[in-house]
Amino acid sequence: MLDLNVNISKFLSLILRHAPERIGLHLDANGWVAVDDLLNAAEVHGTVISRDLLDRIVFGNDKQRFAFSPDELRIRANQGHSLHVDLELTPTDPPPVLYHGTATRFLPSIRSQGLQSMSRLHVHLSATREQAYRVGTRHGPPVVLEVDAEGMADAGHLFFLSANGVWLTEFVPVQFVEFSIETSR
Ligand code: HQG
Repeated sequence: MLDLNVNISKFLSLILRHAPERIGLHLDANGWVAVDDLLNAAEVHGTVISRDLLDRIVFGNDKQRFAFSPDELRIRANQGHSLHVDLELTPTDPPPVLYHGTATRFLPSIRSQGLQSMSRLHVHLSATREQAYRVGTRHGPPVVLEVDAEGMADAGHLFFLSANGVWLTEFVPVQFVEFSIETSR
């Protein structure tokens, strides 16, 4: 059951963040899609998801990747999109330091270009070193970089806090990245 949930969660991430057209759906400007449309389209394309399972994934998901609208008729991903959706997030003052987990192989490029959002809308930053470390392991041998979020905010960069606690910003210039602690967890 755990594996099934993981597979369905990955499928939902693909559809709700990156490629709704794969099953003939469109997200609205704020990233929402009707739950009935999602479940019907998924079934037509070979992935049967009951409403009960969807509820368990939305409410039980460790990272709270998805959210229902207040009336529970619509669903969207809380962050991580490559599609241009407006999640209606309010700029929020960040803590003094945030963390970014990445792979050692990306360091030369990060040193020259800063942290880029790559295929997503934002650079993803974590409130704790431990969370960042876990994110970094997804790409290979990980490193955790410290970001001077306070300095960035003072310089006018905007930060947003997603509904599931991920800090988002458009770009982190290299002068706000601390590389010297890169090998520690
Ligand atoms: C790296 C997961 C070269 C960046 C996680 C990262 C997160 C650069 C990779 C969410 C670079 C992009 C996002 C540069 C950044 N040169 N590489 N200048 N700037 N990079 O997956 O932050 O499980 O798009 O360090 O928990 O790893 O999907 O971003 O290694 O919250 O819900 O380019 O995805 O959430 O990789 O992860 P990603 P990410 P979910």
